[in-house]
Amino acid sequence: MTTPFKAGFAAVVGRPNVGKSTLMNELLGQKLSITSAKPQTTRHRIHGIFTAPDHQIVYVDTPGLHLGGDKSINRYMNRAARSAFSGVDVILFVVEAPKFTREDRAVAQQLEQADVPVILLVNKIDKIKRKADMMPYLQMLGQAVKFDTLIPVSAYRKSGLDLISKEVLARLPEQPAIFPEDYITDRSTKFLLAEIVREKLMRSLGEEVPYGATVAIEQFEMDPEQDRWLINALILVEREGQKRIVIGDKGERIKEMGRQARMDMVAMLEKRVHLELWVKVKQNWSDDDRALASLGYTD
Ligand code: GDP
Ligand code: K
Ligand code: MG
Repeated sequence: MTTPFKAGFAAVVGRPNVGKSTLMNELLGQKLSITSAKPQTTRHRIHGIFTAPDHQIVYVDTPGLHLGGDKSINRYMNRAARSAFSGVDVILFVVEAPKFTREDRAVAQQLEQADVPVILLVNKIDKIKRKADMMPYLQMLGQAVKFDTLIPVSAYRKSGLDLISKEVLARLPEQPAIFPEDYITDRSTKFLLAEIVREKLMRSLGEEVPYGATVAIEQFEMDPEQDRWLINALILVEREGQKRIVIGDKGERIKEMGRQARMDMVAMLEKRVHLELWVKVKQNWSDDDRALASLGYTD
């Protein structure tokens, strides 16, 4: 007898910076969602689709649910995160060892109303050096969070990943695949290209600038003579000063970001890429609903 096919959605939720996107990329075995040491790197909901002969898991990566921040973009991100709570089959609630913050507690409280099973993923256990510190931490989580199963994991060490997919699979309904088997995401290539550039901004800039920056792909075309992709990316910032910082001394910073972004694009498109980066000031894009929508921030 053949095993029946299972398919469904697994939302990855939690506060910013616990490693949600890193974990999703590791579970998929490929990089779809951008990551950095800064909170609010992930701004949009994005599906990462994993298809096997007998199942399909659609991971839904989300912006971290965060407290505070009253701009349009903060509201947009919290909406995107919250919308993942409904219409899914299982919720992966991610926290990072050895912490449990006020924001973690706020997410835990929201999840108490969830009508699907919650799997608590305790990520970054590589940070716990002494084994004896683990037990009291897990016990505290047991008191503070209502969950079905708890799995300690480390995205860095790739430990616990098999167990995650096994526990997710056990909770998925029997049904045919939701997406065609060669789909890896619900997002367009253009979206992924813009995100690659934004990742380099998040990673290379100081505290303030990246939150005032976004990226739009102006050109994405094949150059048949050279057999390569021509890509123009426009970096939008909110102030003249930010533009200077993004460009850097003698253009050094933007050149380095372009170099790194191009490498990721080559890996993704499996072809040569000619990338040009431009920077433009567009005031208040992050607190202007219409500007946000025109930049692709639509729910
Ligand atoms: P998100 O905001 O929850 O999506 O978090 P990210 O995936 O962007 O990761 C936030 C930071 O945590 C990045 O600097 C990651 O490299 C780091 N990180 C992710 N997983 C691990 C892990 O297992 N161990 C450690 N030590 N760091 C991790
Ligand atoms: K992050
Ligand atoms: Mg993320």
